[in-house]
Amino acid sequence: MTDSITQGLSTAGLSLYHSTTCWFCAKVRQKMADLGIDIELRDIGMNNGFRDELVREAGKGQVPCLRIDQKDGVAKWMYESSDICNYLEQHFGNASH
Ligand SMILES: N[C@@H](CCC(=O)N[C@@H](CS)C(=O)NCC(=O)O)C(=O)O
Repeated sequence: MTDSITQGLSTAGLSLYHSTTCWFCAKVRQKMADLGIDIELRDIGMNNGFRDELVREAGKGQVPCLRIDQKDGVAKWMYESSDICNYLEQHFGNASH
C-alpha cells in the first residue's frame, strides 16, 4: 500500500496541462501511474480554454506543464517533463518517506 492516499499525501491543487499526442506528456503520465497518484489532467488539444489559460498564465503553450495551486492562492507553473517527474518523485515517491 504505497499510493498517495494511503500515505496521507494529497495531489489536490495540482493539475497537469498536457496533450495525448505528446511523448513528453506520456512520460509524466507514466510517472504518475508508477507512483500510483491521480492528478487532474487538462488536455489542451481537446480544450482551447485550457490552452488559452496555459499561455496567458504560464507564458507559453508548451506541454507538459504542471500547475501547482499554492495555499496563498498563487499558482506556480512548472514546464519540462524531467523537472515535473522529479517533483512528483520527491513529493510522492517512497524514497521521500
Ligand atoms: N523539453 C520539453 C519538451 C516539451 C515539448 O517539446 N512539448 C511539445 C509537445 S510534444 C510542445 O508543447 N510544443 C509546442 C510549444 O512548445 O509551444 C519537455 O521535456 O517537457
